[in-house]
Amino acid sequence: MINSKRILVTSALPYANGPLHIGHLAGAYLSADIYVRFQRMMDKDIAFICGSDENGAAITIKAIKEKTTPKEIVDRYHEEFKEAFKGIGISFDFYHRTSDPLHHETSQEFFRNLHAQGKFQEKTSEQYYDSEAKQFLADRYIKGTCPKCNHDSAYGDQCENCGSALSPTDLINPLSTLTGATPELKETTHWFLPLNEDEEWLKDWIIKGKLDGADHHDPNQWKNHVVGQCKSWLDGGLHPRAMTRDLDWGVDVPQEIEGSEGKKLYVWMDAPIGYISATKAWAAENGKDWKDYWQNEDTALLHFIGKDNIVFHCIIFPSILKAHGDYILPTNVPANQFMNLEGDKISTSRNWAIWVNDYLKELPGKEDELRYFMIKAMPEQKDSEFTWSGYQEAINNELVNNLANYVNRVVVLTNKYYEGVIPDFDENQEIFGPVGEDEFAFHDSEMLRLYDDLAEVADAIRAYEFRAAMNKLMEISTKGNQILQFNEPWKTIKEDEEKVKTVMNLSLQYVAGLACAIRPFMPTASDNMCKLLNIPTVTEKGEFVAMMDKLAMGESLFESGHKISTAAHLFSRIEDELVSEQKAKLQKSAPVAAVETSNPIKENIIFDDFVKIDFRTAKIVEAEKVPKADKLLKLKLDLGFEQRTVVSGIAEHYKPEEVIGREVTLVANLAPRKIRGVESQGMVLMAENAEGKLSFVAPDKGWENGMVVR
Ligand code: B3M
Ligand code: ZN
Repeated sequence: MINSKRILVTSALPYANGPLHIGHLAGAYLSADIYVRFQRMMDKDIAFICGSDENGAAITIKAIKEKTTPKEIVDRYHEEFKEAFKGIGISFDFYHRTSDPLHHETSQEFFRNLHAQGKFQEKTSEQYYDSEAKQFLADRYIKGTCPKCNHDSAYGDQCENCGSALSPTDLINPLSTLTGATPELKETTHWFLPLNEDEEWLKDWIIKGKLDGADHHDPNQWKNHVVGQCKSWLDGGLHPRAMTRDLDWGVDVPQEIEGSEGKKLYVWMDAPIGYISATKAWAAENGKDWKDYWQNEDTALLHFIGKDNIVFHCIIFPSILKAHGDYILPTNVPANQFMNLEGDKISTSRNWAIWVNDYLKELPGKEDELRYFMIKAMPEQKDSEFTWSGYQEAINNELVNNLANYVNRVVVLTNKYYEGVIPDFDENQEIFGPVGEDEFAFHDSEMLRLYDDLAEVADAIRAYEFRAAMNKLMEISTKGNQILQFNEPWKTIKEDEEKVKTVMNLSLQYVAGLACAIRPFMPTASDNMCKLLNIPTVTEKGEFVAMMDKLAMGESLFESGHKISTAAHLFSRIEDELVSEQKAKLQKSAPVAAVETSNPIKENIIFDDFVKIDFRTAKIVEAEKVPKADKLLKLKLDLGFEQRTVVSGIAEHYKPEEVIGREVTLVANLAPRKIRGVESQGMVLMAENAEGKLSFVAPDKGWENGMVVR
């Protein structure tokens, strides 16, 4: 648990090159928003910072595609982001942008500082160059097969499939994304951060949770998948990483530095510094000192991100901060995994997504419904899935039938029996608790139960377990419903007025507790519940603490004699038509997806092209795993007249012992290439089904080896 005086929360800066979709929300924004709203309600000194990521190749490539300027692109998406975040209720204290001059200054100061301290290595190396586009190819300008997972469209700096950070020269079969050309190598000079020198302290800090022998973060609270990803990185060994690029858009390398001409900061150097720039802008507007949030050990820094950003936030940015000195390191990086959509990966390019701004337009007033289902399906520990029918079921069964129904009953009955005035009650009156007739209870014992349950909600939020926290809240609503159900005020109102008063007073306390505690998850529902109860809406200034203090002292959350409002429905049912409309929209707007998944037949080739490929029958005689490569097997193939080594990406489908003795088809004249240091002399043919399962394409059993296939 975080005990520091201050907390600074950041959410990943979204690239301003495409609209915001639910996958973004599920990764870095909703979780942070719940956490921050809750901590404000705990009266914590906390700032929530974000902004648009407007530099780097992600932006310029989009501009090239749309035949417009990078500036037009970033301006457009910056505005769209602000609208989307506001609409869905992400309550940033400051939303900045990395094209702002303040950010350029801040990140240049970092570069200058590291340069002056001699932290960079200046290196001239060969880098990929597209001679058609007359441009060096880094990051998103270059694509190829990931050497770690074999994903066929990994970028030059990162594979989005397995999260590995890459260098363009790691890619197998690299291609320019500008022209499709195979790039050539050409010399250029850049400044590198020798991350290899940071391995030791990074290991201590991330894996043992210790920095210079002192506890710096609570290692038990770092998610397993986050530590796991860092560990595999560190185990693989770190390499110096270039912090500059040959680009014409982004933050200039400070011009007084020799050789700075035409060089920009690497976007993954400047973007995280964007958190600092944003904090500066926020502090200036709010009479705060930004240094308190970045340079004071009594501040906990939390980065909320999606799993594809782990390495940048846990390894590269901390190394930059440490190299500068003066700065604190993150206390935690509670990354989420990915959310899929209706059985497929969310993809901007294939238009397989639910766009936040579309949702807000098409389902106005249903922000909390989206938040609810997204939290329920939040990919906290593993990938999860959004389906429209899952959404419908959760809203109808849980929000409508449980929560809204409960609140409605309490408000209706209070109006019916007491004209809306909260009744006083006899403390010694026995009632049934949520377990029913087996358990007698009193008003105060049930208030203590409410306290305990709310404390569990709070603990779960502090542990970044937002799904569990919200489930617990819904359990409180279920218990409230059960208390009504077992005591049946509608039956006993005639014969036992005292008991009904106790039950109704308690029920109103439950609703008041829920109205407050639900705020971080569903802010609008919280407002609406407060209105029903005719109490001030939650302003997120210490209300959770105040509530828990009252409950701990055995005090009521509000007094008898207070008059509530009349009933109104909190949530309404999601009808089948809406679900089928949205599903149909998804299918229709993603024509590419359908084509891609059904693998259309490729363009015709002539017979002469076909006979160029030399297919041969062969037999696997040896097989072993390639060290540090989860997907690769090293195979020895017998062709009768010779034996060959082939590296094949089948290790997730077959164990080495399963493939020894298998007869296969080999592309025998594929130019040899080095994969993970092993020269692969050919390719074994495999068939792949829709789920990505693999099967050998083989001759009949017992067929001779080395025979021609045509
Ligand atoms: N813009 C990547 C992304 O949007 C990147 C995050 C920057 S956080 C400093 O996933
Ligand atoms: Zn990969």
